[in-house]
Amino acid sequence: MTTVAQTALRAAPITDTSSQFAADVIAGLTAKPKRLPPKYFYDLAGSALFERITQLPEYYPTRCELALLRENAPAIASLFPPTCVLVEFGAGSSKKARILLGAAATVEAYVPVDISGDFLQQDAAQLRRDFPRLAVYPIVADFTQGFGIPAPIAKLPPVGFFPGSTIGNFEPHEAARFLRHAGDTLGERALLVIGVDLIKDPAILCPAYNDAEGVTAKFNLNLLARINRELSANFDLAAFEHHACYNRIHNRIEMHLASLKRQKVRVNGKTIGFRLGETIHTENSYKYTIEGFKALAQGAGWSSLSVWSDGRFSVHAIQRMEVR
Ligand code: AVI
Repeated sequence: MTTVAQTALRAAPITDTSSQFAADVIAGLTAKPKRLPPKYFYDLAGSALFERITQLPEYYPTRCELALLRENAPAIASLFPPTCVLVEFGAGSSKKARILLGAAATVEAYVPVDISGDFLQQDAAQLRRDFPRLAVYPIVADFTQGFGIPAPIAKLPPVGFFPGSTIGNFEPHEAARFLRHAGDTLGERALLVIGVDLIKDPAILCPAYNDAEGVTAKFNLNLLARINRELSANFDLAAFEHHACYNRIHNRIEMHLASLKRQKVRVNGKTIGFRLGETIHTENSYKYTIEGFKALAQGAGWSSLSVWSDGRFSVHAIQRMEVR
């Protein structure tokens, strides 16, 4: 008999990412004020730079979340239904999922969903070696656009996993829309384990996005390098500077790329003008209170089951409410 894991091993990677990159870049650079979607940070170079960010002394979220997951893995796993499938939104490396997979023997399949196929494929191969009984179905997709659970495991109850406070990179209305879509994908009464960074002293927040080594600056500037590589643009990286600051009104870190001079740049056959000091807004990273996130989730059809926090970061277990 063919096991679910064997079927998954033979399955070709599922690719349904369409290239919106050029259209989104031109739309963003011709908007006022200029902006670029943060999801495009994560090409191979950007993903590697993000991995370095997660190891920086100033960048506390990854360390805090890993510690929360490790300390509370048995409690989190105890909420999982028997023989379930773990669906990770925006997986990147599976480091955090591995903690849950190690604690929850009842997980039969793992579906990492990520826009960057390179990391996903490498990681899936390693996971299959480390968890031989686990079926691994990587899906290369923009998880905000919706995707289907692969047919051989579609009947298993799913548990969603969305770590890293990536929800903070959405505008609050987009975060609510994501939660509603995730609920539709996972189904009624499904569980979602989600990491959410907390509002705190800017003296802790700001250095996390302005590290002394300049890795976050490289990560931000890589967006321009990627546009040069993929859209035959001619951004001079030395003519732009990384800016990151905390906006107390909106409870968010804002990242920008500021033009150090008046200049014109060619992008995909179009000329884009920049004033001295004009910025491209590249990312928002929203921070929440525990109650504020619970209220956002509730408005999107999820009720709170449990929260684990160290005061800096929080991990929520939420359950999709029944739709009447
Ligand atoms: C992926 N995301 C949650 C990170 C954050 O903290 O908003 C992205 C990041 N940007 C700069 N540093 C890290």
